[in-house]
Amino acid sequence: MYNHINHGNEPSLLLLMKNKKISLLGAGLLCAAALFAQDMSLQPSPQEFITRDSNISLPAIYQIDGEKEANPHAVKVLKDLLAGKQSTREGLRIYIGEKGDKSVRKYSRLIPDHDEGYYLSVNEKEIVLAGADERGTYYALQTFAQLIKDGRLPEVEIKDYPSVRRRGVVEGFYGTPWSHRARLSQLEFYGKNKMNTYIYGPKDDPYHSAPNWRLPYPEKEATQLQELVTVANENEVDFVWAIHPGQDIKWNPEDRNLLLSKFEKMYQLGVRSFAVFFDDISGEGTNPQKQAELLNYIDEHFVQTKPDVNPLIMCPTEYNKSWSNPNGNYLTTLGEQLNPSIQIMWTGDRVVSDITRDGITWINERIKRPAYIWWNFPVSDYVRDHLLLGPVYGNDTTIANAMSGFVTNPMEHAEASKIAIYSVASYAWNPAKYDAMQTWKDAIHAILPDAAEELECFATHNADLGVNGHKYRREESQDIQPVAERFLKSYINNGSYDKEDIEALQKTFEQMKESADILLANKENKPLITEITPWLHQFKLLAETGEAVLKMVESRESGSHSDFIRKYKHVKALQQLMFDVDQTYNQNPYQPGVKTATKVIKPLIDQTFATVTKRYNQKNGTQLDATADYMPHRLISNVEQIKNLPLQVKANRILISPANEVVKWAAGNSVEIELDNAYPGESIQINFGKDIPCTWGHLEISTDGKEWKSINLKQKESRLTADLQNTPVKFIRFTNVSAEEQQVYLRQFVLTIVKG
Ligand code: LOG
Repeated sequence: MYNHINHGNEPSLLLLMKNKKISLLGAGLLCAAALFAQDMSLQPSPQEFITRDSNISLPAIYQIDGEKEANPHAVKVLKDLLAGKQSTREGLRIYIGEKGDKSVRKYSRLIPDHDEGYYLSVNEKEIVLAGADERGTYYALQTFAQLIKDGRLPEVEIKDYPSVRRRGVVEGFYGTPWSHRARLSQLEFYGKNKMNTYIYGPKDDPYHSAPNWRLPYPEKEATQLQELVTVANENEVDFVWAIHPGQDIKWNPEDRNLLLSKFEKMYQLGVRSFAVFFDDISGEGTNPQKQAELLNYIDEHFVQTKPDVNPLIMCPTEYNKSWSNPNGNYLTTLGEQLNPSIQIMWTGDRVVSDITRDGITWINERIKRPAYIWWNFPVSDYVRDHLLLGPVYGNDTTIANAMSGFVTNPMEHAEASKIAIYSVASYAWNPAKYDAMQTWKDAIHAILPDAAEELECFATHNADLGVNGHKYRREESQDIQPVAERFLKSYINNGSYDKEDIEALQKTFEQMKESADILLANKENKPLITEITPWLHQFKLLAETGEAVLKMVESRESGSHSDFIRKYKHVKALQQLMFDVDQTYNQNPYQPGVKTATKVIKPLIDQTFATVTKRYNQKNGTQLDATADYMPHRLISNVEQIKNLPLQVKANRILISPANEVVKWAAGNSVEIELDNAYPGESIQINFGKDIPCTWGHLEISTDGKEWKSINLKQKESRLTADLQNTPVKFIRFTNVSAEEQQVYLRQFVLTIVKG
């Protein structure tokens, strides 16, 4: 870093900032430091950033040069930011416009020769906001807005442009599509963070996908889409409307025309960018030859015939390396046959994976163009009980020119997704200067300035996905992880621990609890708080459990039985409350429930609880229950392969988690579920995976475990069903009453109780 304080002599008065933060050194720099009191860096980080060690106040009187010719959206932002009075004769001169405009002609050679680039300078004589094109000017204004702090502006000179041409979001997840309001707020957010693309493709919008892709939107939806396009334009975002026709498309002129006329309808609503998705389909629609023919046809008969429509984007069926057939020619067919202007999307080596140089080289060779990255983070449609709020890291920072675009697929929680979206905006604009942790902190600050510290605490513990089919995992609770590990190891092995470690853990739980309360009470960003509320409740309960468990550990040390038992009871109650939250909120049919801090904090608490309780039992001859995951119902069985299977509760259904292997069920043995109370029963469904009549088993229910009532089962193929007709039930039992061992599958074993 240089620190030449030299007023007067133009070139050497500039301080070249190696670090993107404005962190100036020396005596005269206090006010500059104060400008950035919140420690906010410029995001995305500019490509070239030079600053003087001085600042000016926002002008009380100013003159604008170029207002008429400049991008009106940029001019609007400028006027909204300036509180002073505009004059035609006096005051600070502000030059605004695009390369070629008279107003910025003097600065022409300073404007970067890149799409969407800009030159920005602030000094005591003038302010220059000069774009390489209209969007460039708009982005100059977004940087300008970030520079203003408490009515003052640092003297700077910035030359900036994006490294990746298209940057943004693909609303491409399964689950509840974002609300109209959420989308409006997103578009504004993208503009502010220099993202230029929003691809509309929610899997669960019936008019996007099969079979209704052929139908026009109903009036209300059409009007809303029209409004989204308008707002996207105001924020310099390309609204890309995507269609997902592959599951039932017929390769005939009729369907082709239906698709074109749907695009035409969308064009009439204002849409000027289009995409066709062929992901997650099977059958005829996957034919690459036919896909290419259709797309080229659309390109030639629609895109090219309208001067104002952007290049077409497509998502292939083999959209990641692990799914691409090594012996097939799907990708190379697309590469060879698709018109060169058509962009091809790609999620990386797997459905969910970070983008590497090798990976992008591999795909680019096949598709003969730079891939358009569809990054599947922070999308959570396969881990819906988790929130993914951690930093964005893992993508190669040196491959910007190997990609034509980079868009993130977010969570169905629109506001909460902004943490990752903000980070992707910074990554894609300037990967070389991207700092994952700093950007994550800045993102949180931008989204919730009043409670940034608390949101950071919550986010740091809600980052990982848990075990999942895509095998994608994230760091979580990094700061406390080494402490947790050390504490647990020492405590499990020798019953001892470092005092400092337990104090650090206590402090963490205290902060978690406070953060949950502070966020729950927050009114600054209500949509965000609404989205995360179930997780906040769960987070607070978990923190309280952690505190109580540590008290159990400590009271065992000090030998206080009554304290120990009191804390034990409290933990049991908290476990039940967490169970209730998990059963009450976010009851989607896929991964229902509310999971929080599952990577470090929850296992730490659970294992400590189990250890301390077992130790206590051993010492005192007691039989306190040491299981940590609360489950009110019990599975009792002498069938070896069944007795350890977990029970699951899903709304009004209690089920034994299915097993894959063959179960050997000895004569006389039984499987029993004991509920915590008697409930009116609705039905029982069992599937042993065998079509032959099930003559070997006997089903019974009971309310007290003494008197049992036989229940008839009806069989259809391998499915056995009993209608309970509201009969109260606390126990159900299925027994092998034959004289032989039975070999069956446990495909399904579900008791459904009457709702309410
Ligand atoms: C879908 C996407 C989904 C995502 C994550 C693509 C191209 N398609 O496995 O809609 O949100 O993975 O579950 C996908 O990623 N299918």
